[in-house]
Amino acid sequence: MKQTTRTAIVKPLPEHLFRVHGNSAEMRWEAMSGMGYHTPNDRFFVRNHTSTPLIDATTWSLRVHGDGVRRERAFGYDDLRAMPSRTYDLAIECAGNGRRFYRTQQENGAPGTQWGLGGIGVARWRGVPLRHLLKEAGLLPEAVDVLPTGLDAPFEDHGHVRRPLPVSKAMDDVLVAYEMNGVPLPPDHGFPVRLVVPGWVGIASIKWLGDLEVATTKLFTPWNTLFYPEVTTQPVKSAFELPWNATVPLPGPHVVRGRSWSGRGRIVRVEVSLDGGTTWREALHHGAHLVKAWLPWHVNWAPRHTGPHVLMARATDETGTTQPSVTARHPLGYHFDAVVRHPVRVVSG
Ligand SMILES: Nc1nc2c(c(=O)[nH]1)N[C@H]1C(S)=C(S)[C@@H](COP(=O)(O)O)O[C@H]1N2
Ligand SMILES: [Mo]
Repeated sequence: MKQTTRTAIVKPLPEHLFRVHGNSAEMRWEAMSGMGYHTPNDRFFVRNHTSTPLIDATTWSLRVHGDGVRRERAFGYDDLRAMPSRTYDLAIECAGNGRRFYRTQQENGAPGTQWGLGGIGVARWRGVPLRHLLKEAGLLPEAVDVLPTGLDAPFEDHGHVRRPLPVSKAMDDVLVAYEMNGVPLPPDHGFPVRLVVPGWVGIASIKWLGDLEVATTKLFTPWNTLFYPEVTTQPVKSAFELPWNATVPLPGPHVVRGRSWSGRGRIVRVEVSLDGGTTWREALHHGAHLVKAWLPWHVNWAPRHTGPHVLMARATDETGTTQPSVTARHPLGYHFDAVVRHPVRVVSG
């Protein structure tokens, strides 16, 4: 019998917008060129442990239960949509974003998906604060952890994708989102609802949410012991809105654009080098300066000679942390925050 090909991702993945890695797809950064503040849904990266499930919202419900709440509750899709909503511009970024550069730039590579810098996107998310649902279920003062579980197929022999969150974060700024950039969540991004956990590793933002257990003890799953131990807040990073090995014609001047972000807070400064790190200048930026999203910036560039050039961007966030030139080896390849050397080729115009 011939096997039918099943794709793990529902939306189209055109070659000019995505680089596919198994069940996941990374955005090509040139796909942000000419875009506004948000990453359009058609080019937002997808990170799936297995496959995108197709869920019927009319029969779906979200169970909130456990010894950390006074009463078990179940909320349907319409129940959630009828509650007071909040709208936030927030980034979701995979902990492994940039993993490839441990190998290509530092010779201390790590196994796993070899993401470039396209495992990030910023969307306008609308939904209900998780705090509201926990209060509705009668959150007890003894509650410690909240465990969201996804409805996608179990991953290997580890069960459904699930990762505990401390109650303090759950009660602070976590959103139970049902809308992404003004439309219902697309299937690949968690329809009917997902968590959006500002500033934290992408795995915290559980998609296809089906269950929330509230416990009075610390909880452990493979996703906070084996796969993403000790990673919470995302570090500061930058990317150019250019193809890898972009061709840049003489004489210019060109506007070179990029974005910087940090899970720890606002970006306060971005410096750019157009000569492989010999000289640096401050990038110009204006407009949105959001805490848990990103900062778009640009520099003007009139290259003077043809041939290979290396572009670099180095951001500083409000905690005073600047991107280093080298990142310490990480056994799982998470949190690559060093300045990335972006190759371009200047050609005669
Ligand atoms: N249920 C479920 N939630 C999940 C995942 C998953 O495979 N299953 N992947 C996580 C990871 S590792 C990341 S980086 C983000 C990616 O979100 P996106 O696919 O909408 O970009 O979703 C997270 N939530
Ligand atoms: Mo991830």
